[in-house]
Amino acid sequence: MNVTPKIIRAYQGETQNTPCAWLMRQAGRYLPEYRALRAEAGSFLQLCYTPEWAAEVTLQPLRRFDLDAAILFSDILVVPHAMGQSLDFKAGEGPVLGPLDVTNLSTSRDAIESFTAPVFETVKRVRAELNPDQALIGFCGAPWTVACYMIDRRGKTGFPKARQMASDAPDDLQVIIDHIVTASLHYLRGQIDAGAQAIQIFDSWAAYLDQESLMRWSTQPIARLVKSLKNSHPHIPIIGFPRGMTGSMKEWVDHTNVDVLALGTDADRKTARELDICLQGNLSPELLLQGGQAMVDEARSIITDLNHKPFVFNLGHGVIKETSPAHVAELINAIKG
Ligand code: 1CP
Repeated sequence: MNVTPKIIRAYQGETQNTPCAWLMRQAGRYLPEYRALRAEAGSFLQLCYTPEWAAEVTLQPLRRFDLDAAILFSDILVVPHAMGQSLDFKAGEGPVLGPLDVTNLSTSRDAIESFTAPVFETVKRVRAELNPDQALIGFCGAPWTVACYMIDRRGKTGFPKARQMASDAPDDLQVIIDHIVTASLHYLRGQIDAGAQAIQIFDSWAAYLDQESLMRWSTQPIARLVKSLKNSHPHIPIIGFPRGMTGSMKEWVDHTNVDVLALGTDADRKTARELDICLQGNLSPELLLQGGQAMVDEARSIITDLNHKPFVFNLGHGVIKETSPAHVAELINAIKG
């Protein structure tokens, strides 16, 4: 029997009494069972590219908590890796990418699909394990955010080289962005064909763009991705997450044509709720870390502000790794109770 999961109906525009919920980074280092499997796998990439393990990690949070969706366990940097830029995750240092040779990036469907085949296999395995009412969300990084890592080759740096290229060598940046759009499209279509029922596009570093550059480097490339995906897979909801974006949310939503706007922790809920779109978000991960009454009160106030229209509860950014799983249980009970 084909059931449309409740969360997908919210993404398609249904207003619901009790909001659906999932959490960014719901699979990961705050869970002891993740840390155990991560240790067995040896490396983070080995975990991502071994379907049996990646599927298990994807499902771990759903075994503990009453969540409405699983998010595929993978990483946004799989796309540059598939294009041929070398990638390593160093302990305590995060991602380290190899030199970027733009003339040698592979973006053909064959190249991307054969490299990311284990990820598609993970999607199939997870889909087979979920209940019909639990959705599986696939994802990729937004072209600008992925370009930040490809150009600066490390995380948490502030991405000075990418930002400089955006202002001083926009034609060079455009070539890189175009490659990322092409590769991401193959990657997302593969995820959907394998069973992903919604897609989230993470523009984690949108905050580094001012209003004018936001249009060129965030809005337009995402609009191209959305348009192509809507051509091939018109019924798959697309969630946009322009974290920390400055400038008009309405303009970003209208131009990208995403179905859902995911709000970062700092996004203004009063402005967002005037938009004619499903919203997702936006509890501070710091409050989840803290737990207790302050967290529950803020979760309730988010629901009061946003749940009179299509809405899905989430955090404004990922679960912090020191978070107690008991706080996650407390949060989900407060939302669903
Ligand atoms: O050592 C470990 O176990 C690795 C930690 C880790 C995890 C659990 C990384 C490395 N990636 C992930 C999984 C991941 N990453 C998921 C799937 C699971 C889930 O959400 O439950 C997703 C959706 C991502 C997406 C991702 N990766 C983003 C976008 C979201 C965000 O956080 O803003 C970004 C920016 C990355 C890059 C990345 N990968 C890993 C790290 C530590 C980072 C950040 C590097 C930096 O600080 O810039």
